[in-house]
Amino acid sequence: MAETTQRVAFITGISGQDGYYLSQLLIGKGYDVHGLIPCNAPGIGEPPGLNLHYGDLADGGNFGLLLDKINPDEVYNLAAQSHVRLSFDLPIYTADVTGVGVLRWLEAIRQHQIRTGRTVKFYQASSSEMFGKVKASPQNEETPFHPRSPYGCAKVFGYWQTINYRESYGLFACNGILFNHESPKRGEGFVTRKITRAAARIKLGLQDKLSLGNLDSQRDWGFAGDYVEAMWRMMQQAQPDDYVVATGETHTIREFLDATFQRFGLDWSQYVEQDPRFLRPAEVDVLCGDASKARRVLGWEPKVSFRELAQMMVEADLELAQREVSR
Ligand code: GDR
Repeated sequence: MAETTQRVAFITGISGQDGYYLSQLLIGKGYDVHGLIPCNAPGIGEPPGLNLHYGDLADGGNFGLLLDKINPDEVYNLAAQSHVRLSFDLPIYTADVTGVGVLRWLEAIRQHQIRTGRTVKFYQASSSEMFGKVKASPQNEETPFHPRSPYGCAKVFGYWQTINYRESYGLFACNGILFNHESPKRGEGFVTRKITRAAARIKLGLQDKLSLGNLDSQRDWGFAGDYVEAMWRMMQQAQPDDYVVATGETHTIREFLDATFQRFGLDWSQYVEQDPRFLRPAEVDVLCGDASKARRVLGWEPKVSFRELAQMMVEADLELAQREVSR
């Protein structure tokens, strides 16, 4: 019988939402999955099937050693300081981790390839925040960038470094330009999860107000579980390239509030208060992606609709809130 070698994946940001879904996907495909965790990361324990290693995008001192030890076929760089509002408070840290962190990986991979003669594919988690003050709608791979935050600027830096390593050294390096993607695993500081968690807790009497910032911005929201499939497909192509991943539908924060609070028969306007602390010095007003290249080349399409996504998140948060009540 022919011997099949197990493919090895290395995921940075494994303790985040996308790290969770991507690692599940790759374990299901038979990969040996390794993950990078920073030393002060919230514990994810040692989930079955995962090998965790300490390392930090702000440092990178051990990336070469990790690559030599793990010998990955595919590296997925999902780690970042990923909160846009917070990036205004921590612009230099964000530039270092979210921007220069990408370069630390690219350079470590380039040197590892020279040392070992192996090929390592690299995926960079680029972001729709790079489009910022949008120049055209919907946004595709040709749309110029105009980032509106330290986070967006750092992502643009990482995007171009990824392309430069591809063009200069022939690295198999891809940018996935992902629009907002959510799930029950979404961090509680992001607007969708903040809303679904609050709606469930308000329904059960655990909370009486929800403080939000700008309710008028519009986002193209998809399901994170669908989006990690697009990441993997990019890495299986014969040639590395860049792809927009989006649903092509945009909705306001108000619409997300409607979709969520309706589940409980509640009128959100009774509970929501605007708090200037959650406003940003510059806002990205509206994003809407055109993923026709990903559909055509990768055969990818989103499966979960806006309503189904809100529903999935609200049901999961209801269960969590019920557990809080019975504690
Ligand atoms: P975003 O996501 O900035 O688009 O970046 P977020 O959910 O934080 O904000 C979306 C929109 O909601 C408005 N908003 C609020 N946002 C937060 N977090 N908290 C609030 O209370 C609130 N009230 C209103 C925001 O102003 C904004 O317009 C996400 C991140 O995951 C990035 O890392 C990723 O690159 C992009 O999506 C694609």
